[in-house]
Amino acid sequence: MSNIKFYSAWYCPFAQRAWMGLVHKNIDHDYIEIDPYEKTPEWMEISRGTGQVPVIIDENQNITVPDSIRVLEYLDVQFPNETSIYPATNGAEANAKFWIDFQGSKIIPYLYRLLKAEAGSEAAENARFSLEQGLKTFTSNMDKDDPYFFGKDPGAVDIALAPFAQRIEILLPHYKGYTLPDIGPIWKRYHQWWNAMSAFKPLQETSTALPDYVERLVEFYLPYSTGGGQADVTEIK
Ligand SMILES: N[C@@H](CCC(=O)N[C@@H](CS)C(=O)NCC(=O)O)C(=O)O
Repeated sequence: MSNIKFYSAWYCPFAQRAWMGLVHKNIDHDYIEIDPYEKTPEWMEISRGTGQVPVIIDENQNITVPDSIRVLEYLDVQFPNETSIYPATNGAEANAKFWIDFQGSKIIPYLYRLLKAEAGSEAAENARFSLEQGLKTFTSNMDKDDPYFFGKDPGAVDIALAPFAQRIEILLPHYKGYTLPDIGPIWKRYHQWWNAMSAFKPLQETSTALPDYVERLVEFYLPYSTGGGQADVTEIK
């Protein structure tokens, strides 16, 4: 039993961000699998009315933290002796937070829009264009030499995008016959980043190292691929 309770759903990329943070920082925790769509009074209370995973409860501090990014921030502040995931100076930290917000407004909604749109439709074409634009802007701002966003060490910006980048790799070819471009320096840099991320243990341990993960994920997203699934993920934050 640990003092950190982590409420998660195995398929959820937002929960995976928080889970990667726990694994990367080597923080002992109890993983609690929950169906966030089942809005029991207990779950609504635990999730502070959001009804969404992830949530962590730190029983030592008597603090509940919902939301993937708030969890990553909380872990970095409460466990400063473990590997930091945010830059130490305030200015650089604000920059990191900007690039995490950027994912929510310029990348993630378009991944879901493309997944949900009918292949070849105008909606699919618009989503593809915007997804590629978002990824290109993000990638142009990466460190020029070393693999991760800020250089040699993976941090919150990398962790926040990784579960979504993984879904781009797994779901879009399967359901839409779409793969990201690979020609030109920006796309080469993106693929250098993704190669480093896909070898990153916390990503593997929260996904592809789990039994039948890829098959289960593909099956889970079937309703999305025909326009169903969670609606709000297509909204621009
Ligand atoms: N902004 C939230 C989004 C979390 C989220 O959308 N979680 C989904 C599962 S992937 C969920 O719990 N959905 C249940 C619902 O919205 O009712 C975060 O970053 O943590």
